[in-house]
Amino acid sequence: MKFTLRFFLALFLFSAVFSSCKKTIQKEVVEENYVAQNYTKKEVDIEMRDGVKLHTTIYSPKDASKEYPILMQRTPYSSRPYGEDEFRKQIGPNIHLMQEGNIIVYQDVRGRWMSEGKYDNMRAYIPNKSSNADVDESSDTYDTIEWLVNNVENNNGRVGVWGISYPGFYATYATVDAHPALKAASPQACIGDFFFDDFHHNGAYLLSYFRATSLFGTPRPNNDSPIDTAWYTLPDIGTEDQYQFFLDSGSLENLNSFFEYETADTPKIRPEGLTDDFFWNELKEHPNYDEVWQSKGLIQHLKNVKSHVATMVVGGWFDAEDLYGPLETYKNIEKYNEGNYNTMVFGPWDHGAWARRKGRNAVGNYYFGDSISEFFQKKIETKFFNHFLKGEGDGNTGLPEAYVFDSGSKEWAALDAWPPKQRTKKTFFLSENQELTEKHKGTSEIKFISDVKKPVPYSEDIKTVFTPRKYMTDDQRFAARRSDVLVFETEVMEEDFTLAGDILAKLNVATTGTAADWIVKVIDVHPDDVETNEEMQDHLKLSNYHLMVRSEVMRGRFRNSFSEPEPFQPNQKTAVNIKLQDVFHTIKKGHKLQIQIQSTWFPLIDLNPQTYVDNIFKAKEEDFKTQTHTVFTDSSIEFSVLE
Ligand code: PG9
Repeated sequence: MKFTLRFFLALFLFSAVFSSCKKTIQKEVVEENYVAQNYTKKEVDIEMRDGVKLHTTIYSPKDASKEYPILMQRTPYSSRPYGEDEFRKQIGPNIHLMQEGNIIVYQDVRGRWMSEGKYDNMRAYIPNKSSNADVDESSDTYDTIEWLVNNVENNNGRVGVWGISYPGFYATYATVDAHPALKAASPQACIGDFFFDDFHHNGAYLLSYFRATSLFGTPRPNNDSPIDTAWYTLPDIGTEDQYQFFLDSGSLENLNSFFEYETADTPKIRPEGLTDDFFWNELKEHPNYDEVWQSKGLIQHLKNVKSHVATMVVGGWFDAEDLYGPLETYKNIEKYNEGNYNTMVFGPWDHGAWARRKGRNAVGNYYFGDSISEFFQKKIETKFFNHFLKGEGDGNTGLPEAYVFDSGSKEWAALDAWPPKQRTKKTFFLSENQELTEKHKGTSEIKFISDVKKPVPYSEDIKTVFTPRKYMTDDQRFAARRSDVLVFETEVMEEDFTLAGDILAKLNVATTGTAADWIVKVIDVHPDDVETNEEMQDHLKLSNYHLMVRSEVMRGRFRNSFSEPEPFQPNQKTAVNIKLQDVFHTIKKGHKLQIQIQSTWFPLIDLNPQTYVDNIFKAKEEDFKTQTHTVFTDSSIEFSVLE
C-alpha cells in the first residue's frame, strides 16, 4: 500500500506527538468547588430586538486584573443551576479553558427554561429580516453578543461559541449573520437537519428516540412563562425490553396515548388545536421531507459564513445521534466559504465523548486507547480557542485542516483535506457464495424472508434508553447468523486497507411487497488470534469480533426523492442507493471487510409495514405483511480508499 510521503510523515509526526501526550496527559483532578472559588456568577435577562428576554448566566474570573474573552454556550437543556450562589462543578468547553480563566456564559434559548418567548424546535432561519419581529437563533445570538461585549466587565471584546449536539446546532447558527465580535465557533456533534440527524435516518423514523420526543414537544405550563424545573416527563414504557414492547405495540398509532395531554384541567397548556405533544404531532403528520423539515435544516444557510469567524467542527466516528450534522457542517462551510479558517476533528468517540475525561476511551464493547479525549481537550480544543480569542500561538493554531483518528489503526492523522485528496474509489461486488470481490462474478438473485413478526434486532443488548449509543461498535455476529441478514466478505486482507471518506451502496433489489427498508452495515472482521487488551473482560475479547464500522438505512420509498415517496412494484428489480456517512478506518492486514444487508433494524428504527401506505405513522395492523425480498448480486458498494 503506497502512502504519499507527506501523509506518512504527518502520520509519524502526529503519532509521536499523540503518544508523547498520552504519557504526559494525566487525569488532572479539579477541586470539588473550583468554580465557586475562582469565579463570580451573575444571572441577567438580556432583551432581544423583539423585547423577549433571554436568561443568561455569566461566570467571570475573580482575578479582575486582566481582560478575558467570552466563551458562550446557548442551550435548550438549561443553563442551571439557577441562583447566584449556585455554581456548576465545571464550566466551559474543558477544564483547561476553565482553569486558565475565561468569561463563561450559558444562555437558555428562546422559549426554554428561564428564558421568555415561544420555543420552536430547530427554529427556522429567516434570511431577509425586515423588522424586529423577525427573530431566529441568529438574531438572538447577535443581540446577546452585542449586550455581553458592551456590559460584561473585563471582557476583551472577543467571543467564542461552542456546544455539543443541540447546543452544537446553536453554535453553528451563531456563524450565520455573525456578530463582528464572534471570532471562534466550535459546533460539536451539531444537529444539521432532523430528517437526517437524530429522529430520522434517510426517512426512517428512529423509534428508539421515542422517549426523547417529549423533551421538546411539551410546551411549558402556566402560559409558557419561564420555569426553573423540568416541566416534561419522558414516557415510561414500563419495561427494559424495548424490543418486545415496541413489537407488541404494533402500529405507531398505538403509541399516541403516551403523548396525549392530560385532561383539560391540568396545568399543561394545550397548544392551539393540538390534542397531543406538538413534536410527536410534527413527526407523525410530516413523514416526508417536506417544508416543515426543510425549513428547519441549517446546512443550507452555511453559504456566507463571515471570514472573521474561525470554525472547528468536532464529531465522533461512532456517534449514533449526530453524524450527518457535523460532517455536512464542516463540508458546507469548506465548500462555500473559501479562505475561512475552517477545520474538523473526528475521533473514535460516541456522542459527546470528547468532552468527557474517562482516561480509557471505548465505545460500547470496543476499546480505542487511553487519554484520547484528554489529548483533544488539551492539545486541540484549547489551542483553537486560545489562538483566536487570546492571540496565542505564533501566527497560527498549529492545527491541521483535518485532525482525524483512524479507528482501525488507532492512530491520529493530520490531513490537509477531508476527505483526503490521496484517495481513490474502489468498488466491490456481491456474489452468491457470500463473497465481496472487486471482480463482478455474474448476476444472481439472493432471496430472504423479511418477517415483520421477527425483525432483526439492532443489537444483542437492547435496553430502554434515552437514545441508543453503544450499538455503533457492537459485534455483528448475532446478525450474521440470521437467515434474513445477507453477509458478504472479502478474503483476509494481505495488507492494510484504509477506508477514508464516504461509502455508497448501490443495491439492486426486489420485493413481493410494495414497500421495504434497506440497511447496509460495514464490518471489520477481526482474526481469531487478534491481540486483546489484558484489561478486557472475557466476553469482550476480540477473537473473530465483527466490529461495525458504519451502518445506514434507506427507507425504500425515498430512494428517488425524500420529498416524493413512491412504492415498489412487486417483484420488479429496483435500484436503491444508500450513502453511508464518512469513516476513517484501516481494515488491517489479517482482517476481513464484511458487508451485511437486511431490511429490518428494530427497534432502532420503526417497522416498515412492507405494504405501501402514505404515512407509516398511521399504518393499520393489517398493513404489516411478511414479504420475500431479493438482492441481486450486481449490487455493489463503493468505498473511498486511501491511496
Ligand atoms: N442531538 C441530541 C438529541 C436531540 C434530540 C433528542 C435526543 C437527543 C442532543 O441534543 O443531545
